[in-house]
Amino acid sequence: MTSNKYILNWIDEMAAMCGPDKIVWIDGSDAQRDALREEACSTGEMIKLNQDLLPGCYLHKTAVNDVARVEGRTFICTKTKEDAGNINNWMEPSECYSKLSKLYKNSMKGRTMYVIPYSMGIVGSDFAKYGIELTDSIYVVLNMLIMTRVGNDVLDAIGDSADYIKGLHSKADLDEANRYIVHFPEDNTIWSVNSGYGGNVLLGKKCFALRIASFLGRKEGWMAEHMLILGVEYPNGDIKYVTAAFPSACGKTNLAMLIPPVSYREKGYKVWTVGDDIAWLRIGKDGRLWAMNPENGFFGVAPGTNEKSNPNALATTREGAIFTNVCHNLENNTVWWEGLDKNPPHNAENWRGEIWDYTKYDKADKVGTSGAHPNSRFTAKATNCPCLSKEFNNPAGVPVSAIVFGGRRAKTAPLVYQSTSWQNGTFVGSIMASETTAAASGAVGVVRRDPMAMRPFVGYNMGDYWAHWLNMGRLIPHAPKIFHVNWFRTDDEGNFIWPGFGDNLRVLEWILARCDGKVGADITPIGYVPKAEDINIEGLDITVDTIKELLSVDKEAWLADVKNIREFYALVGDRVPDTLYDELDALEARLSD
Ligand code: OXD
Ligand code: MN
Repeated sequence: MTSNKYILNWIDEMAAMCGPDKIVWIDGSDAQRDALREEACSTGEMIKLNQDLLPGCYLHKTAVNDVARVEGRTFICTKTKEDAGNINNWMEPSECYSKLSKLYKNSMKGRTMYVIPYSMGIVGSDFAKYGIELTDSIYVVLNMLIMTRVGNDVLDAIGDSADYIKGLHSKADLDEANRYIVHFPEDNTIWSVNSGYGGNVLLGKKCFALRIASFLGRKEGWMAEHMLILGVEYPNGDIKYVTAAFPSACGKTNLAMLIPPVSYREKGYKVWTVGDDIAWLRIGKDGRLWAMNPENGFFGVAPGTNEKSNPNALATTREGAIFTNVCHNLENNTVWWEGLDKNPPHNAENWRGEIWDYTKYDKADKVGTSGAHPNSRFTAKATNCPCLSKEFNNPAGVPVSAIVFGGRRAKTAPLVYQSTSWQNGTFVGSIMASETTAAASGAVGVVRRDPMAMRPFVGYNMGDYWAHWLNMGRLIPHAPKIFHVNWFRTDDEGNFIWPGFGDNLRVLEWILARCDGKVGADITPIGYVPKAEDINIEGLDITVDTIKELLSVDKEAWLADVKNIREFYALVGDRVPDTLYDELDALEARLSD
């Protein structure tokens, strides 16, 4: 344990409020983990799956009303509302502490309070940051053991310091009306109450590694971003690293674990995964930007994951994983989800725990009729991933050649384009957006602006966040080049034109060739676009004309977008940097030419 008085006093205070029957310190040992698994199975909190087919794997179901992040109930509690900005919900800190204290009062009566010391990043390294999560949920403990580095060495690394993130989680009554996920970035504190869903309760992930860390990054001169990190290995053994920010449900995990097309594999190309969700970026001694993944596992969306779409992710889940809200196959005590294969189990329980009739499945009502919830998840150890980068445990991370932004745009954004500078690239990130598709919602073309894929995750004012991006560009001597991709352009019938998945490597190849100055491009009003013949289509059922179509820039559509961007900037408010308005004006002028 520890003699750190900051930690001990804080735990005393939280325990006095929550009133647990006992307090248990998590030491990171297998023996303690195994005992907790047993206990969770004995109470029904977890189900032990078929250990021959899925060794060390368990199934958990959250409450039916508690299956996703709750943006509407997520707050940034800075002293002033302006510092949280218009995009975040805000509550005055003392009001919030007092309101939530009432919800926590004796919420752990009859329960155990677990103390989880965890590290984001390699324990003891310069890049690591530490947290302690207090929780009344064994499910949270077992997930944190996979997603972060947990143990007594974290307490040793914190030593006598007060420098750690204080996280308090209680399931309380799982009362939706009183569910709160709140952040006090000025106090290094996170409070989460009345939820049991991962994104709301695994406090190391979105709450710490993005919201609190983005705040710290601004203060300390680094960046916390909603980005995957991957390495492309060339036949000569060189590896170049890319980070990419896409909104949820745009394929970050798939891109991070991409399998190269056959013709590339034959030549010796490989792709290595460093991270699938979060990147912490710092300026290295060599003047380049370095990215490290602060997590230790993957909390991936299960539906759609299969042998074809992402065999690496699937392999990652075959041992020591926790499945949440997937379908329970009672035939062999394993799990199933829509898109795993074409053989839904005939004897199964759905994500709600009801007997499930696969013949009633209706795409138009996925939540109501599917076996697995559309947001059902696997929690899996990074070290299970067959394509895990050998740099995964390098405390310094990897040097970044390119930063890629992306969204789901049926028409507007071309397959790929390159910004003209870091400043222009920051602008490209700030106007990122994703459209809902007919398949997803029935309403095509509804644009949600999601700057840098950080709309739900910036721990302070979005305008200040953009200013921080611009500032970092001035500080990085050898900054990565910034690109934008769109895998989701559709033809007039609404079919995707670009094959996506492994073939996205063809686009990454162009991006990296641009970074090395090895390939030309055409300048357009939005930035540099490839010459169609420079996208390798060997082995693809696609012509150069199709690539031309994928790369075309429709000025009218972009001008309509500019209008929408102006409205969004106005919503972000008066801290939007003037430089970004200059970029927007210049874009509009180029489009109107
Ligand atoms: C997300 C996630 O919601 O990674 O972005 O879970
Ligand atoms: Mn994410």
